[in-house]
Amino acid sequence: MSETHREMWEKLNLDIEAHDGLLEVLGKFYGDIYMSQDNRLKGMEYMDFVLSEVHGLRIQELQDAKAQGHKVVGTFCVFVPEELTLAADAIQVGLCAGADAGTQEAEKRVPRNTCALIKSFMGFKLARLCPYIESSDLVVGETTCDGKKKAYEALSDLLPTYIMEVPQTKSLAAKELWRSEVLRYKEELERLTGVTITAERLAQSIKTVNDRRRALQRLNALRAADPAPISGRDALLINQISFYDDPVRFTTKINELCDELEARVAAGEGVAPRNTPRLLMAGCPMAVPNWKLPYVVESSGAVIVGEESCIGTRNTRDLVDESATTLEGMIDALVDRYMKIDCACFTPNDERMDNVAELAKTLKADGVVNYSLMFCQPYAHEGMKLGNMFEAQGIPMLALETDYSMEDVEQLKTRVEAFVEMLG
Ligand code: BJ8
Repeated sequence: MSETHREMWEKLNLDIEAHDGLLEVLGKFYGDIYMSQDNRLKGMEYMDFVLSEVHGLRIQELQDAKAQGHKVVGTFCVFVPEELTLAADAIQVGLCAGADAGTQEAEKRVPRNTCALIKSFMGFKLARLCPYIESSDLVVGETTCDGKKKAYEALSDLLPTYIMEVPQTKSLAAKELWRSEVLRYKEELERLTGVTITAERLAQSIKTVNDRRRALQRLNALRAADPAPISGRDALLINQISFYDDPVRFTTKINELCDELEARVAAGEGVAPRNTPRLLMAGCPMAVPNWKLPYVVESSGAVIVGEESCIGTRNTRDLVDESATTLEGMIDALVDRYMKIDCACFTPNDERMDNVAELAKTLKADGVVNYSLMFCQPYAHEGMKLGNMFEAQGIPMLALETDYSMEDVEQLKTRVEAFVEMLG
């Protein structure tokens, strides 16, 4: 890593020694999991580059943008409307973290029996390892699960934190509450940036974010082909990078990659032989660099054909209606689109069952792996419902619960291999 990056990290007050250690482990992990794959698409070279510079060049870009007066907004949930953030001339980045870091420190602020994702973002902040959180002018939390809600209280002692109230039901009153929250966030952004969000600005940013969703939808649709044209690991990486990269540049790159994928599908080529067992992953989001389970699955003779999670189709399935011409109409369109998110924090959440079933069918999945992080109540509950639904439909499902440690890799492998063998 260049000296310039080191200077930048020092200015961001990162713990340089611990950060060096993290990058070294990450590089090795990435090499083992990603660079060992056969038949990768040429378009993945861009993703390899972005990942290799995720704490380098991209952070430099954020610093340059800040120097030009732009603000950086860090988020933990797909409920935060990026369209508004962009319309206020700010940059939005995802802050969820997918690796054990600073756990001891984190456990002084949140209970030990908290999910790994929450402990990880607390740990990254406390151990001074995340240049994204250190670059953020505002961190936006949200009232989704109890663990996150309470963790944001602890986080607000360390950072300027703003909380959006996400309703827990889809009633009319809930929708009204969400509308008022969207408007409150708009005002907060205008205060932060000094930019007034106009209809023209919002129309443009709705298009930008929709274009990225359209590109990712295109990618997902191509994964219905047999043989699978892209590995689940690579598709997950693409979804993870979508939370960090510049949206316009990223969309262009994904569309180029999709051109390559289309040619591959037309030629009947893939990353695994035809009839390799095809699995849909469903459940908790897998934040970067959480690649453990996809690696275990794809080194057990199966291929992953879809990710039903917020770092996957839940974030890309629905577009914002682009037909509105007034600011009010656009806000309504945003409210409608975001209220379609089928996060397990909602009750009831029957539409998620239908959406997962539909996805499994479209992607021609032979089986489903339900992934929940330990101590995540919402997804563990819904995992049981999914299990019953798929049993009734005759689609095998394997329910796995894990965290970010490597201790259970062998145990997971044994269970996944038995499942894949049964499918085969
Ligand atoms: S919209 S899924 S990004 S809340 S794994 S922290 S639920 S205990 S991440 Fe999420 Fe928004 Fe919903 Fe999506 Fe809590 Fe579970 Fe941990 Fe979770």
